[in-house]
Amino acid sequence: MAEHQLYCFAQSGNAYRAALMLNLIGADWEPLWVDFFGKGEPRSPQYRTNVNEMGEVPVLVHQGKKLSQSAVILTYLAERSGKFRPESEDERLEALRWIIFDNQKVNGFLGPYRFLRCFAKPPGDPAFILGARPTIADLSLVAYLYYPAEEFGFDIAAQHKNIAVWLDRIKALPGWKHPYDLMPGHPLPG
Ligand SMILES: N[C@@H](CCC(=O)N[C@@H](CS)C(=O)NCC(=O)O)C(=O)O
Repeated sequence: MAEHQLYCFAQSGNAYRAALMLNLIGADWEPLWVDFFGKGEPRSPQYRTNVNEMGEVPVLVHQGKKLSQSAVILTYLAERSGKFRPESEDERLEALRWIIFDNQKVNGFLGPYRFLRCFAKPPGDPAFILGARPTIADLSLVAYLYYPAEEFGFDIAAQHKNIAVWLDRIKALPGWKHPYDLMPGHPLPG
C-alpha cells in the first residue's frame, strides 16, 4: 500500500490540486477512485461516516490522518515536504489569501458551472427544494436567478427547463415580485 491515499476521480479539479501536488513533490501515493457520477458516492452515509462527513472529494489519507478540503491538503503536504511552501509569514498569508479567493470565486464557480453544463442529469422533479411546499431553501436559491440573462451572458432558465418551471412556481406565490421592482435602486443612474 502506498504511503498516501487520495480519494479522487478524474473529472474533479478540486481533487486534481491534491493529486498534482502529490506527484510534483514525488510522494508515494495512490488514487482511491470515488464513484461520483454513477452512485453519487460522496453523499452516501457510508462515505460521510468512513471518509468525509462533508461528503466531498478530495480526501487525503496519511499516517492515520484523513484530511479534506484541498486547501488543507495542499498546506499539509507543503509543510510536510517543504516543497511549494510559502516561507515567511507574509508569504503564508498571501498564499492563503489567493487560495481562499480561488476556492470561493475562481474554481469555486468554474467547477459547478462545468458540472451543470456537462455532467448533471435533469432531475425531472416537479417539487420545491425540500418537497411539496416552498421553504427558505427556495428563497435562498432564487437569489440571483430572476435577474436578466443579459447580465450573466447566459440564460439559466432557457438552458435548464426544470429550473425554469421551478422559478415559475416561486413566481406564482402571492407577494412575489422581481428584485428590480421589490427594492429601490434600479435602474442605476446613468
Ligand atoms: N472546497 C472543496 C470543494 C470540494 C468539492 O466540491 N468536491 C466535489 C467534487 S469536485 C464533491 O466532492 N462534491 C460532492 C457532491 O456534490 O456530492 C475542496 O477544495 O476540496
